[in-house]
Amino acid sequence: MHNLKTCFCGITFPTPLILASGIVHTPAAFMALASQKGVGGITWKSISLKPRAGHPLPVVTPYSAGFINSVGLKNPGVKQAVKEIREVKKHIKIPLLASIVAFQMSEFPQLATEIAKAAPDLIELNLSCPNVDDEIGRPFSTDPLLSALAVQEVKRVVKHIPVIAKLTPNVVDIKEIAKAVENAGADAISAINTVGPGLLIDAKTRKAKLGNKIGGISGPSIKPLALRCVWDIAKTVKIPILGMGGVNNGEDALEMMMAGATLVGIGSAVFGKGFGIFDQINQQMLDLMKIYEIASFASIKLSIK
Ligand code: RRO
Repeated sequence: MHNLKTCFCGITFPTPLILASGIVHTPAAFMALASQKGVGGITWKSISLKPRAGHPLPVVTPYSAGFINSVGLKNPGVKQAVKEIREVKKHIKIPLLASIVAFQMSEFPQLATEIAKAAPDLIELNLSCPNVDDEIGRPFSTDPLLSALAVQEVKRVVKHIPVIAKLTPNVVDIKEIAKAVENAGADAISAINTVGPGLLIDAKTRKAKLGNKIGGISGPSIKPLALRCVWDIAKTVKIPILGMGGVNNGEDALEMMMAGATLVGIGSAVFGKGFGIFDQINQQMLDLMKIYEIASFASIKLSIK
């Protein structure tokens, strides 16, 4: 039996499968998920300095090749989130990643200082939300200088918690963004956030299917883009990668590792298949490793011929 334990930024994860940000929202649901077999770690819903009501319903809708969402960063604000994370951490045994998002560069130091008080195991800097362009402008990770500055602002105040920069795929050259955040001191990169935004229309009513009309695309349709982005990043930087985008089964997860990921994020698949998906994917990976004669996760990393 292969060992699923995976080391990332000096932290041991019981399995390489991490709940992606934005799938689970309530403390009760985080605790329920964290106790499920096979979950390697959990990522909190992105947290902003101030509470946000989010976008009008519906905020998520499925389509034939995945999902489209425009939650609009609904969250209770950093003060309340710190209380919730502290409480959840008392009850779980796996690493917790806190995701933070700023509307202006100047918010990062305060946001990072506050969130560090909850002592998350890692901090994921969400530089890539596709759904608030009307409020923030383009995501920071569409620009190498802004991406680097965001990382520096956080690293300036957070010294003992690894910082992961989460990148958007909606750029011409993700390699230059990856290099910029690595040079700025990021401890790891997560990629990719959702793609787009896209638009789904109900032809009968001629209404957009989302309350916000447009939203980020996720699920199986984005897997090829996610694999290519992770591969590009892995060839460019030395820091480890949390790879995600359309991972639905064990084969997808192994492909993500072959592209260069150390940890693999599971997002939309949880909507489709429930909390049991983590155990299923781990089992599928282990079965496939026997069939494909794969000795370890490390042995297939960045192994595309
Ligand atoms: O809340 C959202 O609408 C959202 C966020 Br913060 C994000 O990073 N990615 C996404 O698809 N939706």
